[in-house]
Amino acid sequence: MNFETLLVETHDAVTLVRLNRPQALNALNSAVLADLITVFAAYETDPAQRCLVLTGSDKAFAAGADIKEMSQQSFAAMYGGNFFAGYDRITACRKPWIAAVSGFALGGGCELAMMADFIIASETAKFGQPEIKLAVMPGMGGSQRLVRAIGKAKAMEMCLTGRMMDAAEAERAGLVARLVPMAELVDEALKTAAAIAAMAPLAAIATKEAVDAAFESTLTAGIRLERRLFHALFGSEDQKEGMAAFVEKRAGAFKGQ
Ligand code: CO8
Repeated sequence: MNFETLLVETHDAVTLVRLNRPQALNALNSAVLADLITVFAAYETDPAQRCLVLTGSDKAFAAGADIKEMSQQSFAAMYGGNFFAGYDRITACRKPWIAAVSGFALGGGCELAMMADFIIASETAKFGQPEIKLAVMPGMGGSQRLVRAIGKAKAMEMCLTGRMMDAAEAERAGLVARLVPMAELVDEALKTAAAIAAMAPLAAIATKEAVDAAFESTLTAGIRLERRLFHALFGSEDQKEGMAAFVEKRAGAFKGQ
């Protein structure tokens, strides 16, 4: 697949997507969104692809939504056109994906990274929600996902001051799953994605659904969902294979059935 704003490769069962607008530090415009929707739809419908890594450049994962594209927009165009609502199509992806972040992840860039199932970051990563400096505010989920990731105090401070959080602070605060040296970021993310891709695909989808439900439901409802999904996996061939492989002391070979 060829895209105007993305570079896409496959590494066995892992799709690697690089944001590719270096002239604008990977700022997210409508073309990026259209390309991301296409690539995520292709990923979701391809049973051979079992995990996806989204990354940027060494200097920037993404420096935010494209300010030049937005600057002259009216209320009617933004609200009436439901600007950037297409990102809901990315968050609706049921299969696992990882954001691999180096450099700036600001505004919509931070918000896009937080849409991932988890973030692996390099030691140079810088996260922030600087929209308030432009007289606006987070608009792609930052005011909600950042609070859930790092708690109200830090999230509110970041959104009201627009200050950046460095990689070490982001890891301490729980925004980032793991920090790695910049030169190893993509390889480490691909290795992690390959490990996930080797798992039973139905178990991966069910696990993601259950963990995500922790943000949306009560403890009782979440535990009930978890138990139902756990029971349901006993209807899969892969569950028989996974448990047989353990008993026979070999690696399981999973088919997604
Ligand atoms: N949009 C458009 N262009 C950008 C953006 C951006 N967000 N960020 C950087 N660029 C461009 C610059 O304009 C510059 O282009 P040019 O060379 O043509 O002038 C090029 O990228 C390189 O940038 P700098 O020269 O500024 O590079 P520096 O290394 O000096 O600074 C920074 C890097 C600190 C990252 C700086 O570029 C910066 O502050 N960028 C803006 C960060 C920002 O404010 N992001 C938030 C944007 S608003 C947003 O994300 C809203 C999301 C919600 C949308 C929801 C809709 C419903």
